[in-house]
Amino acid sequence: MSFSKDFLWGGATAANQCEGGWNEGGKGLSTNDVIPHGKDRFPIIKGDMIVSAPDADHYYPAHLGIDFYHHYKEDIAMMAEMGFKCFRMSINWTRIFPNGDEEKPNEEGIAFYDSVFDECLKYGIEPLVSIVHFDAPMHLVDTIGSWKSRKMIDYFVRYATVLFERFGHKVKYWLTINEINMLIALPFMAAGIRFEEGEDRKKVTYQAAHHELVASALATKIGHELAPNAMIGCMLAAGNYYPYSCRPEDVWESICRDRDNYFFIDVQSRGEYPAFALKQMEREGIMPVMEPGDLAILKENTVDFVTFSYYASRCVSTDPEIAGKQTAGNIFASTKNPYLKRSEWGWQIDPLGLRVTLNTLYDRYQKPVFIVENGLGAKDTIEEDGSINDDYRIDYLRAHIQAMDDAVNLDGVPLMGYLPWGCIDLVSAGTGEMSKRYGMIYVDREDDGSGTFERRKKKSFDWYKHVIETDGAEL
Ligand code: BGP
Repeated sequence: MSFSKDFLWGGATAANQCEGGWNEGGKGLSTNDVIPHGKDRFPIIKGDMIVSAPDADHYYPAHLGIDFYHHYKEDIAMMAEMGFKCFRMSINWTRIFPNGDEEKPNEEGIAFYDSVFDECLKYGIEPLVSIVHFDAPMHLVDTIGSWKSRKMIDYFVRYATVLFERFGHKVKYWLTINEINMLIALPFMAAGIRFEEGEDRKKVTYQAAHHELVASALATKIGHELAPNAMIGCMLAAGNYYPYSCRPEDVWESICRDRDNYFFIDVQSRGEYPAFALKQMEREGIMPVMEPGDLAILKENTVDFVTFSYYASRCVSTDPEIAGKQTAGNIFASTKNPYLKRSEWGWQIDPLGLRVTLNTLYDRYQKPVFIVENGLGAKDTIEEDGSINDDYRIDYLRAHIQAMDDAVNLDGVPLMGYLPWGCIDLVSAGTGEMSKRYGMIYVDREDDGSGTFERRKKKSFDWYKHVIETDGAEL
């Protein structure tokens, strides 16, 4: 079996992890510019440790990233060589509005992305753009508390409007907010939220979620008006929760955990808060303050497609002894699933879980779905002859493509495309490491910031090229 000719094969990146050029081109200070590598990273990205500016005691991997800012032509040429039909990237908010509250955009920032998009289109590569991917202007964090404040909606809308006005004729596929459910686990990295002492975290988080949801709906509305051919999507950090056992309590817990995540895209895709969320927010006294008209905005401006990242399924048990045996995952840790192998970082490897996720999301929303992240973070070794034989990565990708083939050809899921994460090595969001590599293209850059930025093809480069050439028929 294989995929249709218009299937969007490609790869995914994000500005916060690859772009660099942090103080070039008139760019302002962004949340990811103050997130260091090392022991303080986690407290900072969770919003527990308050920082406002980089300091001399830390190393900040996002400052230079993989220097996509100066290498994009070479990088896009390599992606074109692999046969990419689509390239996912994000725009750095502070390259367009350095402080976030200016009236007019920074033309140097606009020119940069114009050039990146032209480079993609030159090779027939459709850009898929995340308006926000783990990024917010630090000036807005410091002055209004980022998404805690309703004012953030106006700034986001102004930013999104400029993007649709200036790039709407070049970019067809848009996502409003990357992994919107990460707000729960990583409030600062995902949404620029830092907690003050005594603040009711849950209340603040769900208020911020409401602001993001209204902002996302307004951006969808404006995108539809300004770029009528554009398709605008939402984005979920996905991976179903499996009950550890068939004990009814485990089954119920798995449903509740999934709902914590679906909550956001239920609103974006169906246009209303699901009943379980309203009941829960009421019960817990965390119902967000809403303005008249908000519910209509959500209802009238739903997304055109549902995108998601998938790295692993998750597992949950209500038995404390079993639940105590946790393993790492995409930020949300999971009970160890005894049937699955794990990556070097502890993430469980479950290709069938991708088929499960594809089916669940399509059953739930009845909208086209798009895999905009998937992949294996692993350490690579350069052999003496300069080759990088990343068979483990090929095995992972092959098994996941097979699972999505089943979802499409056996289950009838309308899947728009497949964009493996970090098609070119980039900084890990969770750990800040470079050594956690996902790419088919290797980048000479190490965890301590050393390296030349030289690009090099891995074995998976030619393998993926062949997959695309044969529309997935030969894996
Ligand atoms: C997702 C993010 C990405 C990416 C990926 C892999 O949550 O959207 O930005 O980084 O996970 O995670 P990590 O980089 O922690 O390995």
